[in-house]
Amino acid sequence: MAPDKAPIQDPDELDRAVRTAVARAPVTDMHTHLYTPGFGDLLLWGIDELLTYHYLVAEVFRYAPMPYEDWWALPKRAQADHVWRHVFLEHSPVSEAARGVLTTLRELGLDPASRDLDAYRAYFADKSVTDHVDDVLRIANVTSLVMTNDPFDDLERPRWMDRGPDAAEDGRFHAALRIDPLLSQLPAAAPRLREWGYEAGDDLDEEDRAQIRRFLGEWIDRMNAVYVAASLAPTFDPFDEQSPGARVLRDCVLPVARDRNVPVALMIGVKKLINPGLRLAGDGVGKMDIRAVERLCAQYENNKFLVTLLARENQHELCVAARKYHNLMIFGCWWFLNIPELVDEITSLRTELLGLSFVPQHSDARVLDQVIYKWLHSRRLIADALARHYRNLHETGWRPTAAEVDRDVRVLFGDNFRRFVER
Ligand code: HDL
Ligand code: ZN
Repeated sequence: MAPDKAPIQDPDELDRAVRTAVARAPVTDMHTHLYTPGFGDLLLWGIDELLTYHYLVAEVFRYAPMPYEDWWALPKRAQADHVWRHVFLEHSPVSEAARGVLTTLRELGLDPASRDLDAYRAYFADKSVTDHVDDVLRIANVTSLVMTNDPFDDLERPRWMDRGPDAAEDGRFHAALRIDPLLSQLPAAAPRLREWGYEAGDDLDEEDRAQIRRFLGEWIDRMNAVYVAASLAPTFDPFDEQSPGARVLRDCVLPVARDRNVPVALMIGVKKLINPGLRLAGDGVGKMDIRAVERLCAQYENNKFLVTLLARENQHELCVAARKYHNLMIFGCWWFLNIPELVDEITSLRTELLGLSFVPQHSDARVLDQVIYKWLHSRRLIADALARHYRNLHETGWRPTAAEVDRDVRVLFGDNFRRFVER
């Protein structure tokens, strides 16, 4: 019998099999803010981008605040120097986001103990971006990733208009159509739709909704989008008759997504700009009412929903909702949840309530190099949680094989998502 087909008798061997499978599983990273080099400056990479990641901007303001307008007037390099000094040198870099930078430097072959920022800068200055994309994805073992593609972004839109689906130029990078302005800022979005030839008025009569459906369909096709996504406030109620965004979601997004068999990804719980001075770093978190997710899944059973919620308090009820609706695929330990204690807690909750039918993580990487640390940290945490559950399984007398463990881990790290989006 092939060794990996032999039932594993020893619990410690089973533990090793789980950790090996997780360590080597190719990853489909189903939500990032990365771009291919073809998108130019939209692709962020290198040490100064790593150090000025908005998570670290929030953290440096706790140590060394300054007037916000002074901070935003600083050149990127000076911002990075400020973060390096206060978050890394004058205080040990123990937070997830700070430690992540060091994990990435180590995995790239640099020496965090040197604390030599100039040497780190010289390393990146020496790299070609296309080689670096290959190096980073190889080190992270990310074989496929989904971007966040916003037609309302004036830097990004022209590239899609010029190049259509091959705008990415790299088969590892897939597009997701991001439509926040349509759901959360329709009064500002509608005039732009009209500018682009979609006669969508503000009062959302049938013709307006038809025009918005045409916009959505054309952009899903132009991007060959694997899903349509939006981030939403905790208070967003898809069934609020007074909400234009709710009307757009129900009458435009859901029918177009259903007809194209494209899931809708709802990322709910962001309180936008509770501190506007911090800009991207200024968003907060709020608990949402899970009935919104339940009602959407129940009433739109021919739509597929990818959902991640930002509040820790929503995680258990989201798992219960996923038990009720097979058109709901929950994913990731998003943003403020992507810290060791909560990745462990959430992965454990999901495994006990959903078995292997969920997407445990996405990186949400904004800087290319972050996929290295975000996946290395997540693999270790997910392996720890899974190892506990396979040990519990072993105690029943059930004897998985290494091949089965490998199969299960691949289901979590890629197959569930690819099957759900049917790509
Ligand atoms: O809306 C989103 O996709 C969020 O992930 C935000 O981009 C957020 O700023 C973020 O980067 N979280 O990790
Ligand atoms: Zn994101």
